[in-house]
Amino acid sequence: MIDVAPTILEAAGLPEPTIVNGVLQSPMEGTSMVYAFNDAASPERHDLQYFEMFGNRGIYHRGWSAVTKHRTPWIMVGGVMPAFDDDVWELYDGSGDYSQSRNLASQNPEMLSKLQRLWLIEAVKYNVLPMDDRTAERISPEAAGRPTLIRGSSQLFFPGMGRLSENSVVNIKNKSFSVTAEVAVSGAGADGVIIAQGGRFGGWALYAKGGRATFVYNVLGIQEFAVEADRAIPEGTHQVRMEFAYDGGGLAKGGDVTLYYDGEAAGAGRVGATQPMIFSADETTDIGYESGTTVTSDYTADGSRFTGKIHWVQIDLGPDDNDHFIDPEERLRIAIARQ
Ligand SMILES: [Ca+2]
Repeated sequence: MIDVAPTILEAAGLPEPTIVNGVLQSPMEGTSMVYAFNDAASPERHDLQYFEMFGNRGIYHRGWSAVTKHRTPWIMVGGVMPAFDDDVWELYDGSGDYSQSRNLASQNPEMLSKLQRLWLIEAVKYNVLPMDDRTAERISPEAAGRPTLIRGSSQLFFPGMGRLSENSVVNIKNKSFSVTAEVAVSGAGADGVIIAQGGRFGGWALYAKGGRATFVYNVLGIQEFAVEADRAIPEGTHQVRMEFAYDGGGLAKGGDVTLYYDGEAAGAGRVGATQPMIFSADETTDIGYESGTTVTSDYTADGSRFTGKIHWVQIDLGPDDNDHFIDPEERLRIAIARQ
């Protein structure tokens, strides 16, 4: 796999890029296969390759391969993980056993030991170590202890923003949060998405439905919790806000939702459960519309565009400050903090 890009570059006569959009690139680690195009019998140049995923490891070296299964990849929760040292390795001789049907580990322990050692050397070289065999936790930067692209407890968005990946948006999971939007609505009322994150199989959206602000939380596409305002967003420029008061007591709990117009309560309801780690690998956060699949069947992606005007949208994390309204100074302070 890692040989494909160097092969294409050499075949096209292009140099390996060293800088892309001002960002210094790591060197490509593959080997171009062009040398073999007209010489099928030429000796292989890429004769050593390690593999590691979720603690499962393997190494190829000059026809031989050694592999060990640390875990079953699709079992995401539960199960007892063995120590890495207790993993059982298998050894295969690819020169006569391409399908890895004859495990030679007990017959040729010297070769196995040599390949295990090579795996460790490669693992050091390519930053595989230290290995991390947690599963779901690794998806969440907070749980994994990994830095995120976005810092702080507040984020301001503007219309036109969209396709924002989950790690580019403050993490609303397992905590209280609020979403506030300043919108301008004509006499005809408004429809459509103010902000949405995720999609059909998990996410949330704040949108207008028949003029009324509505918040929906979709848990894994299995449960949908909707809270609708008791009246339409009034004509003119107003702040529409939803507050989520997390129940606490662990991950994935529910919470109370309250909707506000200009700081005045406009509806309340419950979200029974939430998603603790991730909404989706490919769905995004969108302002003023929703792309990909939609969080709710109340609208389609095509018909999701907000019919009023959005001035800004802000997500704030943490407990409710009992204010329910964002004044212009506060908004400016948050905008400047992001510069
Ligand atoms: Ca979506």
